[in-house]
Amino acid sequence: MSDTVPSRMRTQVGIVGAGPAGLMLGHLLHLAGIDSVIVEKHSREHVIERVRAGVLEPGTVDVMVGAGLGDRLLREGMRHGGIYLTFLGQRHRIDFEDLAGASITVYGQNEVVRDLIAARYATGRPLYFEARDVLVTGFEDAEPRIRFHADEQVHEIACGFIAGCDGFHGICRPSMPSGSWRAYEREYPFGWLGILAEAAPSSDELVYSLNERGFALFSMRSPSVTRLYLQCAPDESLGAWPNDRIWDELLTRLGTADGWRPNRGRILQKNVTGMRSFVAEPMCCGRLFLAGDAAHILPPTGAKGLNLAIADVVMLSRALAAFYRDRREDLLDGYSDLCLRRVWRAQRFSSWMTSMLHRVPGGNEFDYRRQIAELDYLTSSRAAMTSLAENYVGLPMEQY
Ligand code: FAS
Ligand code: PHB
Repeated sequence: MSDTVPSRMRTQVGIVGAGPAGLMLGHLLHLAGIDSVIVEKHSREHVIERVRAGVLEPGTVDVMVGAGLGDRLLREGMRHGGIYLTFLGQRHRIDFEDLAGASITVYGQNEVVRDLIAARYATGRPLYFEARDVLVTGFEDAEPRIRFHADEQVHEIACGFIAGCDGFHGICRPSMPSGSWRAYEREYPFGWLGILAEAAPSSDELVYSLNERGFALFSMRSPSVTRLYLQCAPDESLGAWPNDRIWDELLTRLGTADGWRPNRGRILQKNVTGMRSFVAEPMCCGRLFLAGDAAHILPPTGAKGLNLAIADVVMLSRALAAFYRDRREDLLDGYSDLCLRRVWRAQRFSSWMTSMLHRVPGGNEFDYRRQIAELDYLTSSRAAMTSLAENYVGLPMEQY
């Protein structure tokens, strides 16, 4: 970065990353009258078009609606009162409304991000896209600074605090001194091949399937777009998966004896994602606070990632508001522990769902029969179904 004189600015909270965590934090701080600057390395188009999450817990919907961001979500989001679990060619419904008194909403993460960016522009507060060479310094000695290159200019922001919302591969977590935090992690010996297809959803709710050939998931994005996933090798090459082979495999793994199967359609997008569980503890260092995927990653089987990111920034915005309103530091001090309790619960649920519904490569028939017995027990015990339902719809937001 050239040594040209940087343009200097000052803000209360410098936010690195314009994913759901960073953008929602910026908005909640705005509603609390707290200033922030958001710095994002990719372009606006890239951030919006990135296909990721699709399931919102009721708690996340309440936060969006409560923050005045619910219009399109309530209009276009699809409310689901349950999910299906399929094994041995039979579909079994888990009724969330009956078992946990709540429903989930299917609304694409990119739509959430689109709504949040529009809201950010409406506040007139700064949001820098295509920021390069982002550096965070000074957060251990109360002089946090973010330095970056954008619009042919070096910028330096003096901040009261820095929020690291830059995802798993971001720079904020690695900027924390190695001895100040530790990682808990687990890699899974499989990944997901995900597709977006121009096909009307043939089921009104999601279908999770354990098939002897592996896991598959039927989800959706709209009345004309379906989202599907199948278990593959973590480093699977897309070249080995022509569209016909993808559809044949999905129909084999998802089709049920009662004749149900997903509708085929033109594949709009396909990608392979690896699967890991990761937690960084603590989620802060001095005046740098991590939120979302920057601090924790879960396998997407439990549909928790986006919802946890939102829960983190609800906690962080309340703690920052208490600091700037009443100079209270106790909520900031308690932020990491409070979030980690929720994070570990979601880790437990997501890894349980993942091990129950995926075939372990090289695993033997005994494992498969045990998984089938687990699903058989789960779908015939109200207590077991209730536990799944309450974890899937999500635990209530912690109250400070
Ligand atoms: P994000 O990764 O979304 O955002 C971080 C931002 O920081 C990015 O925009 C990035 O460009 C930016 N950034 C990175 N480095 C930077 C730097 N050096 N400087 C500036 N900016 C930088 N979760 C669910 O809840 N439900 C699901 O159904 C679900 N499905 C998923 C399916 C897939 C295939 C995947 C991969 C994930 C899925 N997830 C799901 C999890 C996912 O949604 C994440 O949890 C969510 O994106 C987390 O949001 P953020 O923490 O904001 O991180
Ligand atoms: C999705 O719709 O993308 C989706 C749904 C449920 C999951 C993961 C992904 O568990």
